[in-house]
Amino acid sequence: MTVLSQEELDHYQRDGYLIRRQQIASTDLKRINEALDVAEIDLIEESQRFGRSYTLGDRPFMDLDHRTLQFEFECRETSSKPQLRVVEPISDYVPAIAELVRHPTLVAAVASILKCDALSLWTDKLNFKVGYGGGFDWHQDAPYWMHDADDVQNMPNVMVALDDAPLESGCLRGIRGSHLLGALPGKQDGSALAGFYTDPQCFDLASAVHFEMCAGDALFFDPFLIHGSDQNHTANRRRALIVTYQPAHRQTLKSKAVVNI
Ligand SMILES: O=C(O)CCC(=O)C(=O)O
Repeated sequence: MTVLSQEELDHYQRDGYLIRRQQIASTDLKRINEALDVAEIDLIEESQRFGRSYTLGDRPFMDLDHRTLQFEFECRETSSKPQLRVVEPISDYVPAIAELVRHPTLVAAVASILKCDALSLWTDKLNFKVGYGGGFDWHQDAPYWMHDADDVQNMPNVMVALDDAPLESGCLRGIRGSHLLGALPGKQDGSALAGFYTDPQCFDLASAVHFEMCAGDALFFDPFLIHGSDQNHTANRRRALIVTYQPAHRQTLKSKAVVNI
């Protein structure tokens, strides 16, 4: 198991993120991506039969039991079929993802960030980012979770690139050091979802960093890091799994099961 070096930990604590290259073997990635192709079809079919649909702002969502599915809303002209944007959680639906969440290299790195021996899962989501799929406005994750958890500062994220994510695909981007600002207020521009996004007056875009990644790379980032992404300007999808861990024996966000890792 690879534990983070002091230099890596210092980087994470100073900047709010750390990229480690080539953490997942290409044979594992192939297996995971094949399983996801099947799951994608099954989830769309199940959502059409059993899902409870609703919109937030003008954005289409579905709940399937404890699972939330978001659909693409900005690139419908490229496909007449519904296209998944985000599924949360995904690890209790796709066994290959459940295995990935337990990957020793990821777990050891997060355990050293949290300085604890044992972890549990808080949540995980699959961002599909289809070709020409929409972006994510700047936001912090921690404020979303504060109503459901009282230790949000101890919930580091790991984003695992399942496809290559070059700049033009709308790779994730973050504001370096913004995790040190704590929970920031939401936007107040009168739009329906304004409160979900960080007030642009609270941070400096000059500190933005683009996290270009290759499939198999892992980005560790703080729950208070301001992050988001641009639209995907390519025809290629760039799927990524974001897993959020916490110290052991705590409930997950959605199903409330305790999933010790
Ligand atoms: O994958 C992306 O483009 C952004 C994802 C993101 O910011 C999130 O899921 O919190």
